[in-house]
Amino acid sequence: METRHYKNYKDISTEEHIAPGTPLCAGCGGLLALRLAHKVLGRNVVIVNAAGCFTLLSVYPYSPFESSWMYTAMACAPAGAQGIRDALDILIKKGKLRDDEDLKVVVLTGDGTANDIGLQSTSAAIHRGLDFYYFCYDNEAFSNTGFQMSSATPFGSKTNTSFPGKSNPEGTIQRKKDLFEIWRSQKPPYIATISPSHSTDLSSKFEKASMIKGPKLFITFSPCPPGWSYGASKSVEVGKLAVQTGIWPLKEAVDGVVEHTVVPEFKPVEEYLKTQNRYDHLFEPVKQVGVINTIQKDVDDYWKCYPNNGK
Ligand SMILES: Cc1ncc(C[n+]2csc(CCOP(=O)(O)OP(=O)(O)O)c2C)c(N)n1
Ligand code: SF4
Repeated sequence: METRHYKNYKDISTEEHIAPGTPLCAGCGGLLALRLAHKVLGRNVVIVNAAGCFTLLSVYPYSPFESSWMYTAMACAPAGAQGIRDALDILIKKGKLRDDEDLKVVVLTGDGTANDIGLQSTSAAIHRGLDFYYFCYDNEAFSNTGFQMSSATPFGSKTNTSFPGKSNPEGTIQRKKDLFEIWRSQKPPYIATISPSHSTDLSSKFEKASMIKGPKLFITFSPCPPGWSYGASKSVEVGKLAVQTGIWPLKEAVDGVVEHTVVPEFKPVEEYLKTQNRYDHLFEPVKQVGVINTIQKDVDDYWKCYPNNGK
């Protein structure tokens, strides 16, 4: 198979595999990332979706996808993916499906499923070496049910279940789980972080992963206008600032070896925090300098582990 190179926007296919006018919110960053990913994956795809916002995309008998779709409970999307992969392999073995008709199996979940409710079945699928893609749109909360805190919710942000109060003026007191490292501990062949604001980086990573058999993780930064509370037209801007400040490192690990694919500009995290009202309690009525400094220090400490910025 010929490898495609993504140096600028013009290299991204103009073909669409997801029709416009879906029921998701305007400006949904996760949907933009999925749309870009689908362009590289092509049309021979079956999506296995665990309950979340994206479940609303495909509600029988309507679907915006050219690809196939199966819905599962939050806990068991990778188990569903195993069943589909097995069925496809049997059909190929029996000569009932040509190799070129084979489907790529893509699990599609939010961060609540990926980090919390679905982690057990995911870990088991990685352990079995299942040949699948895992696409986690990380909007940093359980959004579909009203933006509750998940274990991917960042320290210092507010959700409806980690609202700032007397005992927790910073809002969320916990640190975000590191899903990239959780996966890496099981040594899958490919894991990456992506962002819809960095489309060529995203496309190159899917292209690279398409050559690799086994479990492949993509965690996409997913700006969420209603949950993060900013205007729907700003999602790409918010995504860019997350990368530029170093809060969202763009990286990949092939066979466990980590490389960063974009070097941040190391803008102050404040510039990113100020774009979203989920952080407004850090600035008004009194600026919580200590909390902002802690967020900055966490970012600085992360990058200190990569003295050459991962290059
Ligand atoms: C075991 C279980 N608990 C709770 C729910 C209710 N529920 C449906 S969608 C959802 C939120 C999922 O969060 P996430 O995976 O982050 O996806 P998002 O909603 O952000 O798209 C929840 C809690 C469920 N379907 N199953
Ligand atoms: S709530 Fe957020 S993640 Fe869910 S569809 Fe809307 S923008 Fe996307």
